[in-house]
Amino acid sequence: MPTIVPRNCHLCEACCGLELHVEGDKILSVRPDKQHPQSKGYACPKGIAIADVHHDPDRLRRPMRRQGDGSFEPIAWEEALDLAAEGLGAVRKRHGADAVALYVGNPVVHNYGAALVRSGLMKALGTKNAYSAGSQDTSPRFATSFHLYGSSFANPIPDVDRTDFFLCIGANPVVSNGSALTAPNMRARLRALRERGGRLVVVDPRRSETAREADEHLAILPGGDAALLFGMIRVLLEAGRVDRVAVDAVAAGFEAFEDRIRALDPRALAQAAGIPEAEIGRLAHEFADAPTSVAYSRVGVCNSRFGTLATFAGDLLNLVAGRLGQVGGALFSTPAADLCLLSKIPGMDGHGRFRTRVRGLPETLGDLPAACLAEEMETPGEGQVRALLTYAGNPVLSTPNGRRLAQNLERLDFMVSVDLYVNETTRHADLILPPAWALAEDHYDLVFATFGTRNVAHHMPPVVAKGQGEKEDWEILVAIAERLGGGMLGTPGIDGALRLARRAGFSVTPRHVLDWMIRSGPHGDRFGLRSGLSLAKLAEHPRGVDLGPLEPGMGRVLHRDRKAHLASEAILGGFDEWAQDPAAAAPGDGELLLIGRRELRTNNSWMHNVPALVSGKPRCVLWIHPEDAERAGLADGDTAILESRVHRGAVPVALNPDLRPGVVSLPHGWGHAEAAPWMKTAGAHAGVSYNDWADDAVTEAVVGQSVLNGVPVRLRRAATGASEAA
Ligand SMILES: Nc1nc2c(c(=O)[nH]1)N[C@H]1C(S)=C(S)[C@@H](COP(=O)(O)OP(=O)(O)OC[C@H]3O[C@@H](n4cnc5c(=O)[nH]c(N)nc54)[C@H](O)[C@@H]3O)O[C@H]1N2
Ligand SMILES: Nc1nc2c(c(=O)[nH]1)N[C@H]1C(S)=C(S)[C@@H](COP(=O)(O)OP(=O)(O)OC[C@H]3O[C@@H](n4cnc5c(=O)[nH]c(N)nc54)[C@H](O)[C@@H]3O)O[C@H]1N2
Ligand code: SF4
Ligand SMILES: [Mo]
Repeated sequence: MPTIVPRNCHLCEACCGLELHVEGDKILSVRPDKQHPQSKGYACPKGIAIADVHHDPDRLRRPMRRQGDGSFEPIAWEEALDLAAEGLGAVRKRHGADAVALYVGNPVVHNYGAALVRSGLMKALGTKNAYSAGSQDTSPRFATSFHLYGSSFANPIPDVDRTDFFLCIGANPVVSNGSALTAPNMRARLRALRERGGRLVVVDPRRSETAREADEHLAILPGGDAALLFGMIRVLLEAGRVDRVAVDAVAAGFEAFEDRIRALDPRALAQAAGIPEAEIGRLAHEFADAPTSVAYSRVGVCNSRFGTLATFAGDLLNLVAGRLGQVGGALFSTPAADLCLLSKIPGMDGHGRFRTRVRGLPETLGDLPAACLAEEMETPGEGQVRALLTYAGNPVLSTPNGRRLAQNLERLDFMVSVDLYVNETTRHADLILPPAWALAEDHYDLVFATFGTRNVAHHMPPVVAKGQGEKEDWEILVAIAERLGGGMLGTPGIDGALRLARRAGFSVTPRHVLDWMIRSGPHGDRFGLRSGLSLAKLAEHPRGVDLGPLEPGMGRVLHRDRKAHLASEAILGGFDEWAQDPAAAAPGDGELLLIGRRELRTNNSWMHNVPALVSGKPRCVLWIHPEDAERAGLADGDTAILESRVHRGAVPVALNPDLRPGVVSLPHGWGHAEAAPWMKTAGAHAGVSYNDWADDAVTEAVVGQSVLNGVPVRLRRAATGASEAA
């Protein structure tokens, strides 16, 4: 008889409950968990396919070493770890610590063990060349929160289940299932909002799946969000509708913006947003008139030309309308394990403390912009990157001008990847070290419990046992760190004590750190001093503990005066630069603007090896408005030549009237031809990589974010089909 094991899905931020039917080391089937308190029986096709990744015959089970001919051969773990540390150590010894770079990908935020030992690895490497998916995702959000609220993790969460007016900007939660917003089954939540008489307005250059659920869709010009949002704030200022009591109560430094915003020209803002002035005015009044309302923006905005400023403007709109810290507005969580407190450890959190060597772009939360990685490898001089460690990342497909990066990976002195597959990035590595993977590791949603619309805590044991000799993600990272002279957490005293404890026969793992965080956290048992949570307590609740709705107030604001600080130099600088030319992101003559999209059966670049997730019609297709297609002489199903500053290549096109004219859309995460020998299913559904066209030379001003939306492109019909591509 199979055992039924409840488990939170770790594939995206929704954290849905799954029921896995397990017999021995086999997962026989996966179903949505009807008893899960948050997802209540909802799960998407990726979650249902989670066992197909676990049992994927192409998933690596043993360390692999690259051979002279580019093929890979398995080697033993100890040898592999020694070689990894030797390879990195040798480059460090010869060229200095900055010659070794680290790139950490998205799945780290779904693996608490790896997330907790990352600082140890960083300390051991001692390099400033740390890169991550953040500069293609969250850096604008982190930097905004850092300056405004005093912690990168103090994330204002839209109170979707209680709001009367949800302004959703550059996010498609019906498909993505939410980001920096953990609330499974967003479609049902948005329908419930409308059923209770609330209003949903979606701002997106495409009439997205979320826009289809909405009362209103505003087809903004890509990159126009700062213009729209500051335009709305300007209208409220002019109309005397700014909630001064709320602003004074929770914020400092509003004066710095007041005159600046009043001085903006409303016609120029309307032009930059591609939305008529009257509509901006009406939207502003509707937002302020609603009993409760909240503005929420995500990846579509973060990865655009003025992403940080627009993210900040969304928070400012919530603030001036009196919605920050209010039920039905934007609230802060009180998670059991509190990342905001962790970010207060000296040196952990920040923005702009150091910069890249070549272009001088700033770090955010310790990571430099990945758009700089290729040039840091190419440009000679002290600190030139010559070795790379990747953890759970696929930057060849996920960062701008991925082809240039791939060429540079091939020239490195040494590269090691901790990953599940030989893919477009890891195929360049000398060594690949595969973890046992999530379902053979215990699980706690360390990051996403911080972003939840309710305070919840789940700790879930491994679903299946590790295979013989397999290692967990954190074990691999700690093994490398220790061989390089570092330790688990990167704090010498604690790491030394942990090593001694281990020698005395005690096993010390990130679980102990997590337990400590929970017990000393806001809901913790204070080590027995009061009743509260600990890992032992959570073990009594296989489907987790609900700690109640988010509380009103500015609970997570960590500045000493407990106020949001508006007037940081970084944001004001960004504002002044933007205000000189709010329409800088607009297309030139004959140009179209390329934007991305996600789709329910994809997860960035790495789940295309699951047959159930790639079956059916090819989905890596360029969508184009019929008017633009006619102008370019293109018909549905044609192949077009798409050209940007950095790349020209062939793409199949499909006509789609849901786009704003002048905007074309392609999903990211495809382009698997090079990985075909090792990922057979993905290789057979290769598609093309969006980021071949994205330009690494253009970055956003405040954090150096990659500009992945609103990429200027030109398009024409392929004269001789695909063979014409460069
Ligand atoms: N054009 C464009 N580009 C984008 C985006 C976009 O919207 N448009 N979105 C950006 C965003 S938001 C993100 S988050 C990034 C993602 O970009 P990345 O983080 O660079 O890459 P992923 O595609 O998430 O691939 C994850 C990698 O981790 C491996 N992996 C999966 N699970 C595990 C695990 O548990 N342990 C280990 N060790 N490895 C694992 C996979 O095999 C794969 O190689 O892409 C960004 N790139
Ligand atoms: N199915 C699926 N789910 C996922 C993922 C996945 O790959 N597939 N990835 C996960 C990850 S890592 C993340 S970070 C989240 C991201 O989740 P979301 O933040 O919801 O991101 P997207 O789904 O890319 O939606 C972004 C929207 O912004 C629009 N857009 C593009 N440019 C602009 C612009 O300039 N202004 C405005 N206003 N809108 C613009 C796009 O048309 C798109 O509809 O999704 C997560 N969930
Ligand atoms: S929505 Fe996200 S968390 Fe839920 S089942 Fe799908 S991939 Fe998993
Ligand atoms: Mo992401």
